[in-house]
Amino acid sequence: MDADWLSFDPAPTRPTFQLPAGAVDAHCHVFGPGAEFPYASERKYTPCDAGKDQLFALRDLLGFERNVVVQATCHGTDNSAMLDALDAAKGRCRGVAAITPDASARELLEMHERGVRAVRFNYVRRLVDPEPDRYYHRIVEKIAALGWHVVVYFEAADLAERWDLFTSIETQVIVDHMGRPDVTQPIEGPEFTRFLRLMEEYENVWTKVTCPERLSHSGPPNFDDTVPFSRMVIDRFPDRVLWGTDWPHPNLKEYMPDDGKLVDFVPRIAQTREQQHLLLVDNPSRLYWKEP
Ligand code: 0GY
Repeated sequence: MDADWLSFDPAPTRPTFQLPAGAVDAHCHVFGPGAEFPYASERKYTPCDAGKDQLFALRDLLGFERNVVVQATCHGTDNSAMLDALDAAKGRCRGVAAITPDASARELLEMHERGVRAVRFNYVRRLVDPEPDRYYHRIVEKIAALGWHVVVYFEAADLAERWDLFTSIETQVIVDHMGRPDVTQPIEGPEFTRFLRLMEEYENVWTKVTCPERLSHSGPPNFDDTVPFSRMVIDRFPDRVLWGTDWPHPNLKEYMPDDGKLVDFVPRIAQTREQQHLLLVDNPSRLYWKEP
């Protein structure tokens, strides 16, 4: 792994907040293990191994019933480690794949049968070299027939540039980590206002109110500066939000969160039982476990 890589917390605490029955960790990854599932040659980081068995142990400790495993960029478009986790979870995992426009209908169908329900488009330059819009349009044409949706990961400043692409996608579009707002800026500043406008004007756009540990400048344990942003999104769009741990927390450089404490953070942003149930159970179930 990279010399400055921070490994996930090996002994997280059991959360105080009791997750509702059926709760879904809707954003997490598996890394390798590298000996079985080699990392991609084009990767921009080499992580510690963090395999499916460790993920499932964490799921059980925290009190989740299910996971959505998002293909990480260190595995490129080889989805084997993610698919292996889906197979082992026997219906308790859904997957978000990374594919190229050349993926065949047969490959996509096989992935669907194993539990994939979405593709991820990543625009974060420290993770990938983004492609022109037509590359993503070609993928959308391929996946729409399967009823899949699109997960997008970008930095706040990229939204203006990709606005026409994102708003032209007719499937659901799920924005990772609220579009990574700069939480040192006022909540009514132009970038977060643009993100809220995207959600307001396009009812197929959802977001993950995830990663206080990634977005916060005030830092642990309370991540206070991120709270108003998450609360505002949950209050305005309670039926289009998802939550996940982001385990094993790639590319954090200063601090590694205790996943149990991250779960305890949820009631600070989803303040009513109804909001918590939508965020943790109803919304991810509707998106990832609905039958066609
Ligand atoms: C996240 C965030 C990051 C990494 C990836 O696929 C990835 O490599 O998503 C990041 O470094 O910000 O969502 O896990």
